[in-house]
Amino acid sequence: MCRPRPQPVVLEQIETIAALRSRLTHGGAVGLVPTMGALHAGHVALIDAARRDSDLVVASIFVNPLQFNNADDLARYPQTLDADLSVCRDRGVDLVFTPSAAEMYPQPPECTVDVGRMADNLCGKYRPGHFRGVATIVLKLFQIVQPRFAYFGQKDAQQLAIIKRLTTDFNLPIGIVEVPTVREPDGLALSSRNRHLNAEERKIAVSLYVALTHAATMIREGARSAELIRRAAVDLVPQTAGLRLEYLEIVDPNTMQPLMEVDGPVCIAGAMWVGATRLIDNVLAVP
Ligand code: PAJ
Repeated sequence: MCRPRPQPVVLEQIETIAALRSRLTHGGAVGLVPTMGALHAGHVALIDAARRDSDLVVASIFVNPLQFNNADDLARYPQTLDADLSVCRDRGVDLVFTPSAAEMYPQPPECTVDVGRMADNLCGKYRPGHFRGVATIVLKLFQIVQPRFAYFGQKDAQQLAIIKRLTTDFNLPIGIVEVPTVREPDGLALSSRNRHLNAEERKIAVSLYVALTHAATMIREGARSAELIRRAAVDLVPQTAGLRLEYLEIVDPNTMQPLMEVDGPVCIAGAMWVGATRLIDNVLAVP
């Protein structure tokens, strides 16, 4: 689908739900790109996809406290609003929604989205409550913006699978568009957290992607036992000080449940600590 882009595009920054709602009363297709800011080329790929499909592109920038299970991680999360606004302006975003925490949560929520077993493993196991926070803020944004399409990156595979399921389970009339992971030339997935890495850490950070792609190659070449593939990939991660693999799993890409045998498309997902920075990545593999 390709619609002519309305001209001229002037970026509007909106901070309140009421102002955003009154601005969204026209009839065209709205595309929503939810983010936590510190925008990079991965976010830009989402914005560009939204620009192609929608009459009006809304990007949200909100560092959602409800999805941080660790206060230090929240305090450390990069905030680069001025740079983010120029990225949005350059890419033709129409509206940037930048609410405060008090605007989104005037009182601590009593009702949140209970995600169930899709949040039990991978990141959910190590970040209790994280996906409840993600699903809750995304549902709130969907209710506020009522987009026709919403854009999410494959980089966060478990988040993407949960959001797809959220829209199905709650009958939300929103098309979830998934965008492939944007990577550095050496394969490292772009992430707002990469800016915490020093030069030494940046060099070794790619080893997660190397391990994941090794597993994908084994699958393409005929390996079928998830445990054997998993162990071979884990063994590839260097035993370097400052590097700690948190998990590496082979799961069903829709349900995020661990698999014993590879007999269809799989998601190979991992999380790794590089110094004080936690990075996640995943690749899809088809036997
Ligand atoms: P954030 O980490 O800012 O990511 C916003 C969106 O950008 C997500 O859909 C994420 O998957 C996508 N993204 C990040 N890095 C990417 C990359 N290298 N390539 C492609 N897409 C990438 O994810 C969140 O924020 C939050 O949990 C949010 C959904 C906004 C809810 O608070």
